[in-house]
Amino acid sequence: MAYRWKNTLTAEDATPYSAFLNRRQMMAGMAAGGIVGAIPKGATAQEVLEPNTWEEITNYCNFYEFGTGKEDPARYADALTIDPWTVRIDGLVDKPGDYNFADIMSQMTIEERIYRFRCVEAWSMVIPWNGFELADLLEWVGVQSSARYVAFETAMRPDEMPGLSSPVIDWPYVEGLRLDEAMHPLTIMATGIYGRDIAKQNGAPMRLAVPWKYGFKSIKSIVRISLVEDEPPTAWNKYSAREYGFYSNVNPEVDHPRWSQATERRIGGGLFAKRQPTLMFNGYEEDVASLYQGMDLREFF
Ligand SMILES: Nc1nc2c(c(=O)[nH]1)N[C@H]1C(S)=C(S)[C@@H](COP(=O)(O)O)O[C@H]1N2
Ligand SMILES: [Mo]
Repeated sequence: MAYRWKNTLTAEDATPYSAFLNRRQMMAGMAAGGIVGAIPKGATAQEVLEPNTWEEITNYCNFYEFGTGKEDPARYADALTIDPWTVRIDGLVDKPGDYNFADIMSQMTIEERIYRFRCVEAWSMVIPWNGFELADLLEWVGVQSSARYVAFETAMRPDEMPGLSSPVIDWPYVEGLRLDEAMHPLTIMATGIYGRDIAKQNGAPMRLAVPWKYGFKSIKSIVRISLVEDEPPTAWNKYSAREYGFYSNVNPEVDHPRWSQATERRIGGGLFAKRQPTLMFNGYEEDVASLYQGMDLREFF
């Protein structure tokens, strides 16, 4: 597998924010000077993978526990207490328990991953995550052979989360992956962005990032991870099973019942502001298509 977007870095040498800013300025300068030849012919923003800014990533969010408006999470998530933070890991594991987030971090290797991010609502970003492979965490706690799925749960704190007073979602927000999806090297637990601690509105202290699936699979502020035998219930599927499937792999050929998934609106963008085509598996087809070999992607949407 070719990890063009993957650099193996520790927390200490993660690319500093200033380096990204310099690169952005350099690219803006090239464009202004007409040196577009520096960008490969036919390349889209997706291929260049120029990350969105910290401001874009932290101010345009979906985190319904803090309200359904895109700016609500930035406005209200500050109330979330993230220290201490305990994650219950249970079910079909050798070492079940309540794990302190700091103890988990002390065992994991933090890397930088610049991933495309595609919301089911047809907007997208490119996010420079820092995090660890979920597979490393699962291997550390020991997955038993009868486990077939991983279930995740977000914190539910009525005192800290004003959105919980509206029954939009059947709280707590829950998500799930098939075990092979969870073990895939592209699946990370994100703990940072731009080398900084992940912002609360983006799912501090740890949230999933599964780049080939619609954004809602990437569950935020996780407090429980359970290894289970059966496909677990998921929040948006419970809300509307015909609109939101368990798999929710990005697929430009399978439309949402109420809108097309063929294109997406890149947030920010500037130079590349126009709508762009959505790629199969969000551009990660080469790496993940084999997980779904022989499956009808319209049936298992
Ligand atoms: N707990 C929880 N996780 C969640 C959500 C949510 O409302 N609650 N929204 C999802 C959706 S729809 C998207 S698009 C992404 C948004 O992540 P971002 O705000 O960090 O870009 O988070 C996902 N994870
Ligand atoms: Mo989303």
